Amino acid sequence: MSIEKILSKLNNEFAIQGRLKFVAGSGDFVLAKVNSEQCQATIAIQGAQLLSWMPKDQQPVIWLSDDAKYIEGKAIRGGIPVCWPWFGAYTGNNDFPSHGFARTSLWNVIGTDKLGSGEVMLRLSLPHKEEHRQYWSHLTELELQIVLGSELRMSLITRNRGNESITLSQALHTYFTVSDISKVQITNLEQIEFIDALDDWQRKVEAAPIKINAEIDRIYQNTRPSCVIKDSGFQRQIKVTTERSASTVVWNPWIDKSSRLGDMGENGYLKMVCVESGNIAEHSVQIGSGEEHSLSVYYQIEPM
Ligand code: TA6
Repeated sequence: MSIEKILSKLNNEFAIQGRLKFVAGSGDFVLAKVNSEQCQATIAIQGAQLLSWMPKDQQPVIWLSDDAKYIEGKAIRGGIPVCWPWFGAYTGNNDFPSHGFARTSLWNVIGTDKLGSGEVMLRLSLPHKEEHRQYWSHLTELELQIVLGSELRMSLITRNRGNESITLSQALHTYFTVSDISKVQITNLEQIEFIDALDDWQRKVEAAPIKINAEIDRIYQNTRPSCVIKDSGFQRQIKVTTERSASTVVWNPWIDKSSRLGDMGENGYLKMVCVESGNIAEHSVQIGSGEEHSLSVYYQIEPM
């Protein structure tokens, strides 16, 4: 089906007059564009990946690389990639895609709504597809619910439609925009054990709030329900609150890894930090036959 036909079908069924429409972006990627009195946002249908979110009178909250590539089946650098049904490299097969296949697959829009509060809700689903069987033979449905306003709420819901219990790891791999990484502190992860992916997966604890002046790649485990990204440059803090998430990843590639990645843009690492909420390693989730699991995050912007 042509991009024009796809957009016309989506707009007929799901557009919200004056708030939400579907357009073609770079590489003819289908994008949902939200423009309301509360915020502006962009969501790519590939991966159900939120690419931008800017509440009214705020600096952008979600970071997207200037060098992001829009190639079908390839991950877009930035936004909020959905890592599912595994986080990171797949143990046991290096040919399997890093962070799973959800973020590079085409999702279906299954619902849109203007809520009473003026927020815009989108519901997207990744149905079970034959092409995924090589990676994941289980009968599962994945739904992402996104509620956009002056705050952002996302729920990643896995429904086990198969006859056996499944185990998966997952994360909402959120790239946050910061004024300058040197002006950032991340609090409420102090004294929590983390896996240091840069030091042979050793488990460590740090007493002080996180400051970043080099590559960092930590998986905090058994986390508290919220942490805070304090940005003195923007004079704001971003409160990250989660439900049914036991792992928080803090990542910045810094200089060398950025050049290896090749799509972080000129000095992109100075303007972003990833704080990712999920269920990783020993906190992978087990979902019984006919059961479901919902991982939720909630982002609020507060003055500092
Ligand atoms: O978020 C932490 C991490 O697992 C890092 O190790 C780094 O690989 C990052 O994700 C980005 O992964 P990607 O596959 O998107 O390049």
